[in-house]
Amino acid sequence: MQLALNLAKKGKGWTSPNPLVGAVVVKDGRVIGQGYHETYGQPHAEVNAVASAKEDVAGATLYVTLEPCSHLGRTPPCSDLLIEKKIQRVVVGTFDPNPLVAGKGIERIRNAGVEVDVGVLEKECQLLNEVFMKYIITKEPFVVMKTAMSLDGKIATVTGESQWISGEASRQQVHNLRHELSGIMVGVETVIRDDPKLTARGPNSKNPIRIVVDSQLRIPLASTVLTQQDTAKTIVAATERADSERVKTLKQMGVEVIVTKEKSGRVDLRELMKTLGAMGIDSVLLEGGAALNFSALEEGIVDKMQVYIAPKIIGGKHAKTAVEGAGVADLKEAFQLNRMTAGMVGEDLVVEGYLDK
Ligand code: AOF
Ligand code: ZN
Repeated sequence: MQLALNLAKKGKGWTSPNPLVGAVVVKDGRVIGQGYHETYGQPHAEVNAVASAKEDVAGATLYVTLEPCSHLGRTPPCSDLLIEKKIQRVVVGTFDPNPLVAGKGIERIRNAGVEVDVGVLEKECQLLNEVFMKYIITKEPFVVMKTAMSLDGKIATVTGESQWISGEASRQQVHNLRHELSGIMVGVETVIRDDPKLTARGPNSKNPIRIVVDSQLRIPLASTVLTQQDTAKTIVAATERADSERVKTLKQMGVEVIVTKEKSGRVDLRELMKTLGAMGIDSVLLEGGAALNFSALEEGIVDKMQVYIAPKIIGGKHAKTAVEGAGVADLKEAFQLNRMTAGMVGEDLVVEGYLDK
């Protein structure tokens, strides 16, 4: 199962909005086949694993990180393939919450007399597909709020200098995350101040769809995210009160403009998440700024936080911090993180946690 998990990870960034799945065929104590779901719309992991075997898979055990499917989708049901190939035993990492599958895959193979065990490295298998597990049920993207700060909690100096607080290794890790997730979202202030590219600059990487939250359409028309759209698509989200001429201009530049109702004078982030989900965007990396971060937490759209903490002290009463906005008045209203973990990336500390709802 660990090998199947490692195989599944190779699909990171390419399978969205479908899951990452790996499978291994074992016979007489030897691995005789292995495969993973490589790209969206391409064969499922089980199909690739069975097809890679150079000998008959009859009587073998198949280890798969996610319950085999039971539906006729872009490909025929994998459960039928396993039955037809006379696989003797199937070891499943975790249940598939997809309503089209949801236990029916396991039931189908069990009813055909195949031995089935479920729940091997279950937590790891669920974590691997945390995006899929949310999106398939809610049809709203899994949102990761990422921020990089000094040990004293600053994301820039008093003069606004922020490049770079975190180290090279952390920045590389963020580029991998940009590749793995479908969208990247920032507030318009970040675009005005930094003119970022918001692309994934790692080896073999795919660019996320760029989403700029810009209630009044203040985005400068010369911004890189508007002028360089050949490598990555850009969406601008505004409110109904935004100037319709400006909407027209942006559309003429090839930008997709999403208009939401107004929520406290700003873009309604919950409505925006629903619209992005309906467009097939299963995950969003929220990269600030501080005002948007607070709104996102307040609106309850954040699923996970990832904070890089650099071994630097910046200081300054007016130096920016990661989450600003109005803030909460009482500690009992503070946003609570769960399942916290901490690790090191180069010289930086990386802390992750979940905002369970
Ligand atoms: C995958 N790859 O290896 C497995 C999947 O869109 P379809 O027809 O390819 O079906 C996608 C569903 O199949 C997906 O939501 C999940 O429930 C199930 N299993 N999907 O893309 C795989 N095993
Ligand atoms: Zn399948």
